[in-house]
Amino acid sequence: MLRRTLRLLILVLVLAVPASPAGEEGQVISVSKSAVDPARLARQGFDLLMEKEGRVYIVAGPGDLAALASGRIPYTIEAPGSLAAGGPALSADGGLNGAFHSALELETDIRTLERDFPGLARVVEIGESLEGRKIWALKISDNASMDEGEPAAIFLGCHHAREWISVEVPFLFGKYLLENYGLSQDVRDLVDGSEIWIVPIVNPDGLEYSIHVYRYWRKNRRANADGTYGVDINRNYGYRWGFDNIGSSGNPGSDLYRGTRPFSEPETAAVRDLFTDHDFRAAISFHSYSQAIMYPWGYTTDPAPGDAGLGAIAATMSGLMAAVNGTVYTYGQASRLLYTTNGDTVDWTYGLRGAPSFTIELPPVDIDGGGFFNDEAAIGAIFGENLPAMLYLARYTLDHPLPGRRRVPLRPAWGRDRLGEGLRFVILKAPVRVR
Ligand code: 0X9
Ligand code: CA
Ligand code: ZN
Repeated sequence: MLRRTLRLLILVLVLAVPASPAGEEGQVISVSKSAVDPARLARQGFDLLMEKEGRVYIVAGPGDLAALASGRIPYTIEAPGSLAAGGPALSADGGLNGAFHSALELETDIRTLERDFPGLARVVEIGESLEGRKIWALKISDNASMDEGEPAAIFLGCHHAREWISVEVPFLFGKYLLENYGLSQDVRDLVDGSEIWIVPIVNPDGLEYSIHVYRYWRKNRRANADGTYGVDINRNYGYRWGFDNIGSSGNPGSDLYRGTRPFSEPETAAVRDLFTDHDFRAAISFHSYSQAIMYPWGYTTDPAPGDAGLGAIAATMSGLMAAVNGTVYTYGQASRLLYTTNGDTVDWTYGLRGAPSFTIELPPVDIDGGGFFNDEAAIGAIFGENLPAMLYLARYTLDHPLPGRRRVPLRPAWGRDRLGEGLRFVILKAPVRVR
């Protein structure tokens, strides 16, 4: 009893020390990321707002300022209103993550799809994270429970924990295919002729950490040897892994830490194993933000073999996407458009067997548009504009197989219901569940 009271007292004290209810007296300050560990600040109860250009922004009360001062951490008081908001409000009934999916919410929703579309949808466990969460794939095909050896395309989300929108787009694609199978000949042709594999959350541990502890978490939750946490799952794949220290880092504390060896992480190993077990001919890995379509190579600015073909596909996808809502996704070779990376997903999928592979950075275009925070109300529009690109790529790779692979005889062209037309989707989120 005494111990319980003591523990309670300590808890109250700990919670009370950095007293900063983001209330009226809350004031936005920033500290350099080199001076603090943001995840630690979050655990200590600081109300972190955002990261921008190497600084962490905090909604601070007087107690917070004193705590920083006593820790000799220099901070800057930001002019009121000088920043974009920390993110749009999330619907109150959606829990901490609003309309976005947590790991558990996703599992529930893909199981519902499997139940509602038996024969077309199967939930497949492709691996298990470090903290024991399942990594789920939704397989969509005719006779989904059978392995018919059909050509496959894969759509991946949430390598990076804080990029919540990257879960929604591949998930909604799966939902769209299933709900429109009975309505659209084109969807039926695609689903009958191929296997569509959807892995909306490659990094469930990171996502949960981002929801519950620190919104800006990026990596997985590997406990590194030096006491830091996390491997950047998008630097851990095996193609030219660790090629240099610019495109990835050997420092475990870095947000770009590549891990101890290629596929050292269960999350990347799960994708690797799935990929090597099936005839994947196309891949899209969703990230955010910057509104761009990127293709290999990422590790070098030298063009990849087949560069022109990749560029042509990207250009077509970009055009199809712009036609939906007018949102323009720039495109180009990843290393040239953005920066070099090594050990990323699509260098590996392309390097392994030349499957046309793309990283799509979803909106917004920049930090001032909200950065990693997407308005819930925009989820449908972002999905809608990506839909024709996903359909196009899946279909294209059946029509244009790589040398040595069989062409899949589908109807010669998209017919009656043309690409991007007659979209039928409703954003459905299962009721709030216990977290
Ligand atoms: O750095 C990444 O892993 C991706 N960007 S993000 O902001 N979502 O982290 C970009 C990967 C694309 N590849 C290259 N730029 N080489
Ligand atoms: Ca099938
Ligand atoms: Zn990312």
